Amino acid sequence: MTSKPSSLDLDDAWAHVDVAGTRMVDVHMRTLFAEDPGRAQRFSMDAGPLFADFSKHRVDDAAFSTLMALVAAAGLEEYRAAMFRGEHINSTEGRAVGHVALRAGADATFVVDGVNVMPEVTDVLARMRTFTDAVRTGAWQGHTGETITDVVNIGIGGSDLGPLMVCEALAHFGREGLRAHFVSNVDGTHIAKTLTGLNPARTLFIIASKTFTTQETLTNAHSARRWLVEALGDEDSVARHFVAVSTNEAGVRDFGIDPRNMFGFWDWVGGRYSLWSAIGLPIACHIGMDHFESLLRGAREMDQHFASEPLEQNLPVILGALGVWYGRCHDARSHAVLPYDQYLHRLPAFLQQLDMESNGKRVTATGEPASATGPIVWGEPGTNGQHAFYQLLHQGTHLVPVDFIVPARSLNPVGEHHSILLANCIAQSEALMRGKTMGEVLDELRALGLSEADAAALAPHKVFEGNRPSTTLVVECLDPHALGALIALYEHKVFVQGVLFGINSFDQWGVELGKQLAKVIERELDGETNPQAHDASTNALVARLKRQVASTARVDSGT
Ligand code: G6Q
Repeated sequence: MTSKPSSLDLDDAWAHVDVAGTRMVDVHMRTLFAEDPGRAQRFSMDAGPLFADFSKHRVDDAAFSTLMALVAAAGLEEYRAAMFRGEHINSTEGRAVGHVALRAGADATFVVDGVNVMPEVTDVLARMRTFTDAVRTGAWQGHTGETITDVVNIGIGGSDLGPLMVCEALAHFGREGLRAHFVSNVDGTHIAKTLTGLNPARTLFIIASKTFTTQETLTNAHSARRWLVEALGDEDSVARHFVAVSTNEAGVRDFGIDPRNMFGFWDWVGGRYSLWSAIGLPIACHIGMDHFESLLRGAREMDQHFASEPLEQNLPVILGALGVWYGRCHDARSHAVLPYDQYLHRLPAFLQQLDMESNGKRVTATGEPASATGPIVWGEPGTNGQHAFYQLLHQGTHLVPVDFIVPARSLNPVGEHHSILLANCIAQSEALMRGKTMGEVLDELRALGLSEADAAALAPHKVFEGNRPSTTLVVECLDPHALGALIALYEHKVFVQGVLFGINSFDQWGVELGKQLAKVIERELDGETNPQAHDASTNALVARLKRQVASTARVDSGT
């Protein structure tokens, strides 16, 4: 792994950022805009199909320069090159990080452990095309000779959130008569509700699991198989109704899926970065392989931008550095993603995993305590959020940097809806930035005829201090190409922040402990006793739920 420049350089760079942060604490963006007519133009840019306005941030040119110097001192260019060279930058798992290879195009070369992986990547894409064309045209038939109308992806985490988010985001490009469903939760309600109303003879299951050992996915997959075999009355029906996406061929075979119906990927593709691989199979079934390849092309454009643009003109670098700035200098702990596009309603959930699983770490890549890590990511589509939590964004005591995402053109033009949507999006960024001063509020209240005393009493509640930062990302319309670039932008932003925090963004050991403990508790709920192993609260919860399950079982059996 490429080493960073000396820690002295980095310490100096942080010190300059801190000085700039202190200087900017009381500077209002109203003043920055008033004093600098070129600000909106200088702090905005096009990157592939995206336009980004990052002028509504609490930085001036000098502060921006300290952030770019920090990125350079942290060794971003070295780490970025190491990723694109296929080095093992995922140090704790000893793996390369190769999602950029998945969309690099057939002519590219991407070497992992001395082998150019591009022929394998291209081969899997070709197999995905053959298969999805067959499903979409009806050439692929179920066990009883019927065509497929419903594709059910069974997976969880990285094997669910990305494909689900993209299928929702690109539903406009979906093929009529072929529906995509996603089952992830081990809560039986999820699979039960999903399968209700589906015709087994016309349903195809994609079992998506990198490891093919994940408890939730295998539990759901076994239930799905039972449902199919009971309905069709033939074990052999599995062959025409189940395919797998995995790195674990033996596991897939043990489950009973023919490896010829398996689409492979590789350990150098992290789960939350895997929608570009065969994990994208439900996406390709839904929108077709041509659109899937447009998605890859959009991401490739952002990869090229990230790999080659100078730091101060590099969008993932800029957005990554700005996020770190607010955590470090303005005590911001969370980041809101607010898409003004209903199709993007699952984007915040997807980005929660991408960012928080990548950068929610307690130690640096070398095992030292990390001084800061990634923010809490959350959000909902606008305008719904405006009628819910925007109150806190505007007047709460937390500073929450915001991303607005909006398409210039609607894919569903209905009357004046889209101009209302656009106006609201732009107005929110303006309101967060400008706020409303005490003087402005008092003038308004006097104009309404309030007495001086009443106006003075009400005014503090109506003041907005403003100076709340936001980035606005605009696409022409939400098509596969634009979406690919948008997702890749966030992937690289997370990468940049991981480098600035000095952490390994590509492992996820934090999800292990709960899984281990659940195995023990599952045995206890099934009757084994092991009371010493837990604290009093956990013991009491296990005992209580056992009692309740037992009494429910007695009621159900009428005893
Ligand atoms: C993602 C994580 C995690 C993973 C799931 C599913 O980066 O590693 O969310 O995707 O735990 O794992 P499998 O694909 O192995 O079932």
